[in-house]
This record gives sequence, structure tokens and C-alpha cells, in this order.
Amino acid sequence: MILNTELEYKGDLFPSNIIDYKKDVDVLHFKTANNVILQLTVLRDSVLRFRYSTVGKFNKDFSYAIDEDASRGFNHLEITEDDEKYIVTTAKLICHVYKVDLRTSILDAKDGTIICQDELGFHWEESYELGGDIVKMSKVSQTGESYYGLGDKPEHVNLKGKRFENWATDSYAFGKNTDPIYKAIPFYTGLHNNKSYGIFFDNTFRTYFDFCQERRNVTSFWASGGEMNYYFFYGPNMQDVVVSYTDLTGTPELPPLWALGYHQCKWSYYPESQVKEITQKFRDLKIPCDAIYLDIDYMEGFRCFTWSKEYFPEPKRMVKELADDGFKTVVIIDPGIKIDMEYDVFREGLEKDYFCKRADGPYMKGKVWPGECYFPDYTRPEVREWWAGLFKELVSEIGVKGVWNDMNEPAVMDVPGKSFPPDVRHDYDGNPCSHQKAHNIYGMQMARATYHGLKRFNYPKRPFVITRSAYSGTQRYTSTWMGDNVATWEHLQIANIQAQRLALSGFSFAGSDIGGFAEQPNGELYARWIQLGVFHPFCRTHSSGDHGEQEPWTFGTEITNVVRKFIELRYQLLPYLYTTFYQYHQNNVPMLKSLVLFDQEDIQTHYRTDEFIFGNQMLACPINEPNSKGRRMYIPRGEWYNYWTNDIVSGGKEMWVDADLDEMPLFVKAGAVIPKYPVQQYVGEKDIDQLTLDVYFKDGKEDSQIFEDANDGYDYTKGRYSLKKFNLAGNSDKLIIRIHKTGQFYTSYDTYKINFIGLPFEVKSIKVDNEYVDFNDVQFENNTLVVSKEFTNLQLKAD
Ligand code: MIG
Repeated sequence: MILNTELEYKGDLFPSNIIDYKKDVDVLHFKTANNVILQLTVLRDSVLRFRYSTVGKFNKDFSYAIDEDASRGFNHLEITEDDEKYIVTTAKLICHVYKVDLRTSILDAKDGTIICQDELGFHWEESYELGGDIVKMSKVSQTGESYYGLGDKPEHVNLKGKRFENWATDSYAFGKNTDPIYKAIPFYTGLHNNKSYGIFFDNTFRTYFDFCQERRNVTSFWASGGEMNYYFFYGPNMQDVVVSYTDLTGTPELPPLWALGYHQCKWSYYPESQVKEITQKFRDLKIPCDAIYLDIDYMEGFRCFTWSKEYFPEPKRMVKELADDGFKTVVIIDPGIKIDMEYDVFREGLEKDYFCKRADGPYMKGKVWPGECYFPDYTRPEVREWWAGLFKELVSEIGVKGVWNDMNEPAVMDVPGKSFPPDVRHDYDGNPCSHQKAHNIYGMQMARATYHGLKRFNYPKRPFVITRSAYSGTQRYTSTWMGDNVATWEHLQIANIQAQRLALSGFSFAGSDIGGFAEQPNGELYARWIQLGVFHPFCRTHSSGDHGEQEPWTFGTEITNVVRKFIELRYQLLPYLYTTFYQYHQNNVPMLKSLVLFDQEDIQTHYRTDEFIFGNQMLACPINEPNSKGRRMYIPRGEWYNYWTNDIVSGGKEMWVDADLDEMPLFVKAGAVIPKYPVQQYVGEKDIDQLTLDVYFKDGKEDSQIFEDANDGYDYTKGRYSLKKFNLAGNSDKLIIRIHKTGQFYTSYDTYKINFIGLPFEVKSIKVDNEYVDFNDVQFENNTLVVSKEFTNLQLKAD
């Protein structure tokens, strides 16, 4: 082992030997002779926090990322030492802290394998220019290690061999290698030897990650200021790592179900007559749609919280008429407030001193859509409160159901860096700082304030917010989209990667601008993108409007029919998607799973990019190329049914899958019970009088869940929900389904219609709750039956 103290490494400084150690319940303090402190907190058996100071004391501990409801507590904690090191042992981990230089190693408590090991470990460089330290960490990359996560990076799913930067940036027409882009989510997972861990570097300054790019066996991360402050999560399953990170940084409330429907957007639909034309066309063509968006042109001169008198003379009436037709209205709100003494929002912000200022006192003045603007300091609680209050009229009076926060990186036009300069001051919730520290959380705090406003004025209904910029934890308040992509085949693939990556980074409620924002897709690209988009938690077509139209009917009847078919499929799958959302909300489980997250043990999955699991039991894979009749794809291990043909295939191999323009490769896991609604033109159009369950036979066992509630409102938080667990067990002459129910919500329907798919035997007898039933009583025909939703045990047998 080389000692760091023996290294001459650029201008870097290193901790020296430990001279003091103390334990304070779950916090361990290690102090070195050169005044470095490592504060190691044991949050859970598998979650450790490492915090370093180079000056012998810590600043106030404050983070926007951490959820106040994050789990804490462990089963076991033991600290011992030998000549070389301190040894911290929990039920899951062993952490060594070396006495000579403060380096750490983390091992699996069960078998002693090394999971994550400091290379140089913590070191730093004093930055005269920036003030404070550039804090750095380097880790040994283990043999065969792969890396995932990091938010919205458009790169390959596996990050190995690449370097990234986190600095929220307005990135019009970004590409595969553009970095950084809109979001800063400094969380990644590592995987080697079938063991996965995660690291969340909770530092809001400009952060960097290098995954074996600079040096082949080293992964490092650093920041241009702030503390070396990171959380370590151990799996060994990657899904558990993601779950732990998501538990720490939080999940959203359930969205209103309509927010999981299809949304239509464009920059911009105006005037009112055009909005109506579009919504009418959806209804005429019977293409389901739940939300219509108003981009910046609905405002009077781009002044937030105003309406253009010319284009939208009576917003309240219009919003109501749209609502009567099943459309929720979502409006854009940007952070820039136009400098205009006649504009009350500006005047109030000015009078109350709510706008950001430069270091020496002038306002932070920047040009955005409205012209010269000032920008609220959303990092001040009082400003967030004010901002939330501004939604009163929009929501309570006019009836807007959702708000879209754009430009919140924050974006500024025609200036170097496309954002605020570094000297701008922020309150940072009572920890005053410069923009260098607040930049990456500015958009998050804006979305947070917006969310609170919507929640207040929409109560008892649930709010819907969408943001462009985000930092870790932003998922608690809002959904997100990937920003200004381009109408190309490569971007379809990028959208797929980004949605998977965001889900793996705790932010599941995300989707791309379907069809591409910049430029114009042709019909084929649009149809293929819709096919992908309906499997993303957020599903919206959006375009810049510069190149003509981008609606489901823009590209002729054939394309319209394909688009309708897939949007209808999304509406049928709403109860499945909603259950998936519930599992995310409740159990922190990502809604989309890259194959590596689904089956890390199978090394084939480590570099797969296109295929992903939608929820827990559906496998989707978009067609990424023109003129395709299908594609080769990897089917993960296990048995899968082709959704369109019901043919069963065994996974663990790559294969060709047919998919003409009106199909996309889609599979259902054997044993799954998939709930389905009838097609509706919008959520709530129909009373659901029967729930369809597609049951995919499996020789073996499989568990499924169905979550239901009122689809809006907060009754579910008071126990008025229904969570059903289906345990399926099948063999060559029998299929048994047991249901276990919790919660107290009474669904609108009384019966299930159950379709049995792939039954290997002819059904000769049916038992419901241990009583034989007459085939006629359950309308048994072609492996379909109708049964009371109250059943707890259903058996089909070959004799
Ligand atoms: O400078 O509001 O990403 O979705 O349509 C462009 C106009 C500002 C960028 C967003 C895009 C939106 C557009 N906005």
C-alpha cells in the first residue's frame, strides 16, 4: 500500500494520521494531525454518510436533497480497532478507516469482499480564486466494475470510461455527448462481482465524476467548493441501492391519475380557437388525451401570472369548457419576472425585496422571454411562500390543474455561461451563499414553491407540476421532462436512455418531448417515439412549433391509427402504471428498470441500453431505426410472453422480434397478473364497471400487485386505498391464484373479467374460495371467466 503522504500529487493536500477518535451514538469522529475531520454517520445497516472538514470544524449541516422522512436506524453497530485501522461493523457492512491517512474501505459484512475502496481517498486543493477547497475523492475501480445513474446524462446507460459534470444548463438541441445538460443529480451506482453499491455526493456546487476515464482503475468525484459529503448505500442488489437512495431523497405523492394519461403540448397553442380546435380533434378522432398545455404565448408579454387579453380573453370560461370536455389545462411559468412598474407581481417582488441580487447589491438583471427580468430568490422560505401564493388566481379562480416550470436552470439569454454569474447572492434557507452553491438547486426550489402553491389551491385534489431543471430530491415535488431534444432517430434512443437513467437516479416521473422538440419528425419516427413514450411515466408530445405541426394526426391516417393504438394501450394499462407509481411512492422502487437493475447477475445486462422493464413485469424495447420490420433484442432470463402474439419465449438470449410499424417489441413476464381498464378518452370518462385481469400462466410462482384508490385526493393517505397482492402458482395441470387485500377502498366495480393466457391444460374444474363453481356461473369460455372481486382463492384444474 502506498501512503498518500508519500505522494506528490499536483497541488493536492491529504489527510495525515488520525490522532483522535470519538463516538457519539451513531456518529463517529476521526481527527487527523493536520486538522482534517471525518465524520462518519451510520444511518442504516447499509447506509453510511462520510463528511470531511479540512479546517477542524464543520459548518451548519444543511441539505435540500434529504427527505425529512428518510428512514434511520440499524440493527447492529460495533467499533473495534487494530494497529492499522478502526473497524466499523453493521449488520450489512464493514468499514475500515486507516489510521495512517484516513482512507476507508467498505466490505460486505457477510463474506468480506471489498465493495468500495478509497484509492487516494479524500484529498483537496485550496482554491484561492473560488474560496475554500476543491474537494476530491477517488476510489479504486474493481475488476469488471460498471457504473450507472447520474440523472439525465444522454450517454450510454453504462457510464464506464466517461467523465461528467453537473451544472444545470439550458441545452437547446443537446446531443448524445452534450454535458452537462439540465439536471444535476450526483448519484451513481457501481456494480462488480454481482454486488452493487451507490454513492450520492450531496454537494450542490459544480461537481464532476470520472468513471475510469482519466485512469483506468480509478473512479473519482470532486466539486468546486463545499464539503466532501457523500452517502454510501450498499445492496448487494442494485435495486436495493436505488431504493435506499430514493428513500433518503424522497418520492412524490401519488399524482392524480389523469397526469398519467396522454398530454399534448406545443410552443404554442394560441389563440383560444386553436386550443379548442386541437382538443376537439382529439375527441373527434377518438385519441385519448387528458391534458393540454399553454406555452409562453398565453401570457401578456410573457409576464407570469397574466393572460393575453387578445388570445385568451376569458381564461376561466375556456379552462372550464376544456375541463367539461375532459381536458386539464397546464400552463407554463418561468422564473424571470419582467421589469415593469405596471406589473403587480414585479412591483410586489421589488417592494418586498424578493429578487436575487449581485454581490454588491444591484439586482440580478437578465434577459429572458419577457425582456429584462429580475429573478425571485426561491432559496428564501418567505419568497417560496409568496410564490406559492401567486397561484391563487390561476388555480382557485381559473381552474388550471398543472404548472410547467421552464428555464429554471436558471437560463439567461445572451450572456456568457447562459445563467447567473457566480457572484449572485442567495439566502439558501438562512445559509447565505453565492450562485456557485445555489445554481444547481435554483430550479428545484422554484418547483418546490410551485408545488406548494398548487397543492394549497387545488386541495383536496392533488397537484401536478413539471420542471426542467432538478437536483437530487426534486422528485418529491414534481415530474420532469428532458428538455429540448431533436426530432432524430438518435434522440429517440437518447430519450429511452434518459428515462431509464432518471428512474435509476430516483426520478421516475419523467418523459421526453415525444417526436422531438427541435426540427420535424416524419410520421414513422413520430409513431415509433409514441410507442416508446407510452411506456414512460410521463407521456407528452411537445415541439417547438417552428416546423409545423406535431399532433397524433399530423402524419396521415396510417400513422394516426398507430398512435391511437398505442395511446389506447397506455389508457388500458393505467391501473398497472398507477400500481407501479404506488410502488415507487410507497416503496421507493424505480418505475422503469434498465435490464441491469432487473437482473444484475446476468452480465449480459450490464451493457444493454434499449430494452427496459416497465413496472415490474413488462419488457419493452423501442424500434430505433427507420424501415424496421422488427429488431434484435435481448430478452432477460425467465419466461416471457410476446404481448401481441402470446407466444412464450425463454430469455437469457438475444433474438429477433417482429415489429411492423403498428407494433413494438413488448413482453409480459410469465405469472404476471396485469390489470386493465377499458379505453377511455380521458381519465374518468367512464365508470369502471369491471376490471380486466390478464393472467399469464407460469409453471411456478409469481407475485403481482394492484393498487387502487379514488385516483385523486388524499383519502389514500388515510387508509382509503385497496392494495391487492396476487400470488400465482401454476403447474402442468393446475393454476391457483390467491389474493391478499389491505386497505379500505371500495372499487366502483364488483367483478373481474379474467383472461388466462398460456394455460397448458384444458380447464375441467374451477373452484372459487374452495367451492366448485358451474362454468356458466362464471361465464367460462375460451379461458376467460367473470368472478366476484371478493374472491380470495381461485383454482383452475385439468381434472
Ligand atoms: O427558450 O417556452 O424547453 O419546452 O417550449 C425556449 C418555450 C423556452 C424551452 C423549453 C420548451 C418550451 C420553450 N422553452
